[in-house]
Amino acid sequence: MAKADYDAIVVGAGFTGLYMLYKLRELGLSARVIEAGSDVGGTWYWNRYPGARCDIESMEYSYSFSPELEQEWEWTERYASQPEILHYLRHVAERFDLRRDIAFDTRVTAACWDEGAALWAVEMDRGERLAAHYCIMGTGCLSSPNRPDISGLGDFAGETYLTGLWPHEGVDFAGKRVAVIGTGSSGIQSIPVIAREADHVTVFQRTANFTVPAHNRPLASEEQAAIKAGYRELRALERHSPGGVGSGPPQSLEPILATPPDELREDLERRWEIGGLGGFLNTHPDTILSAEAADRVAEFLRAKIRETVSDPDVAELLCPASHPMGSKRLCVDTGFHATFNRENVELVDLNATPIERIAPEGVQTSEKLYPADIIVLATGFDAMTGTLARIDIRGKGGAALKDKWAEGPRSYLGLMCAGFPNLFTVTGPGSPSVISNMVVSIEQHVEWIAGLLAELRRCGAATVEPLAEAEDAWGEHVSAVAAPTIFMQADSWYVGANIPGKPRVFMPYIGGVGTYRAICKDVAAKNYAGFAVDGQTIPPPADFTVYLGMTRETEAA
Ligand code: NA7
Repeated sequence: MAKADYDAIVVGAGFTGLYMLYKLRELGLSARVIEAGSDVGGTWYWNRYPGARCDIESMEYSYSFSPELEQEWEWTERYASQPEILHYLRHVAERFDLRRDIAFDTRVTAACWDEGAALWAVEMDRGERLAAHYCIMGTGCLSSPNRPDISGLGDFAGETYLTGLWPHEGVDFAGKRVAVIGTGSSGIQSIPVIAREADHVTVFQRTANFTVPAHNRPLASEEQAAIKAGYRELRALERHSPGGVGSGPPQSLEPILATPPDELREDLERRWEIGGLGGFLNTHPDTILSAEAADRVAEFLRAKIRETVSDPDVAELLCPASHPMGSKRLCVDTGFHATFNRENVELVDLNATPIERIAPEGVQTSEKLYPADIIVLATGFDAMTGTLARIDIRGKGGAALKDKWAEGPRSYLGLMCAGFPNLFTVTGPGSPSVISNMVVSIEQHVEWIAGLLAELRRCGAATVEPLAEAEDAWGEHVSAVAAPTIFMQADSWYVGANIPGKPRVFMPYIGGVGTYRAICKDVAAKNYAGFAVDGQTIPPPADFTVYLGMTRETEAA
């Protein structure tokens, strides 16, 4: 009979893997973290493109589990840059002595459930095989970069880089003609920086995106000290908020459509001055429910573009018009639109003149050839499911997770899947994940999983698995909450529209971080309702909608 090498295998050493390892050790469980990169950091290890920066404020995009860590770490800017976040995660790895349980430069290729032994057999690209009671996926939501299938890409004579797989030694743009394909967050962050270094930049835009200013600035130590003094309350606000963020302008109680235009403009101007996502997402009760309401905000943002960009034709092309504001990830920028006033930057509208192919000397559209020395593919990710689909994950009876998810991901609470005992997907599809402050959602999942593992140990149970009926009920709830929102009206990566052939399903849970937390807590309190523990089943909650809009106060009651 196979024996366990470890209690748990954790895949990935980003924010999830590091904290999961810490919690497993706290429970007295043995664990091995397997990481494809050469260091910790996850998304912050790979996404090193120029200008890469978090769009959640640094004081909130950080762990809360250790008050000592919280107090001793000093962030230098309002929004942390990629190098600073990587530095932070390296510090966390050292401070808690985590590295000794992490295998670097090793990619998990397969994980197979051995039903007889109740173990996961995990295979790695180096030929190693390990068995463990639990397999915990900390593989991230945006970790499989999308290399677009553009004809001739392999024939390009210059250099080609993906923003999500940026070379560690950096790229020298000086004197170069650069073609950037893609204007999502990664393009919007990198284009202004590349434009300052390169000889010429051609931006190939398929969809214009909404962006709000970061107003990034150094964090004064007094300001930081004041936030630290109130950290416990701020963290509590994050955990019970819609998006996992505790600061920023409050939501207005009046719907946008009932707000007089002058008042709305003043309100939006105030939010613009503050900057950041928090001021523009979920600002009013109707923003995510009404395309008409979202369009009032969109018109404000389009007016800002027209004010900034001096060439009116270019400004018009940069004005998003194809999707409601907020239905694709809102971007947070530093000087993106103003960059198009530079002499060395030009915009190509791919809707008018699509790319026909990449020629050895540059990008050939239906209109002309744009010569380039470097192509930057800022073309996004196979989000949320891509990385899990690339691992051959097999549960009971050898069934593949990829097949189970062929029509879209199905899970209970975004945490576990029926037919895949003892397998956990941290920030998996069906949980708030990418629609929230990821660190808050990661901590909540890691702590919930740790609570469940402690319970299994306490009662001597070997396996836990969601019931198919619980998975169905959760899937229906996730879809029902998303159905009336503007999120369904955009071809976004939230619905898999950026990857040809991917089923169109809204993957994250939009019911809110606080609501979701209350549900998970209640499920646990009801002896893990909706799960089978060693075959003993407890039915799932009858109605998930009762949790919607739950606040800290109502939850406690
Ligand atoms: P995104 O937001 O998915 O953006 C990718 C961009 O690349 C987007 O503008 C796409 O246009 C464009 N794209 C993708 N494929 C092509 C092809 N084949 N031709 C032309 N243009 C293409 O990824 P990011 O990395 O910028 O950001 C991901 C998240 O990271 C972000 O939301 C933050 O949460 C952090 P499209 O919109 O599909 O028309």
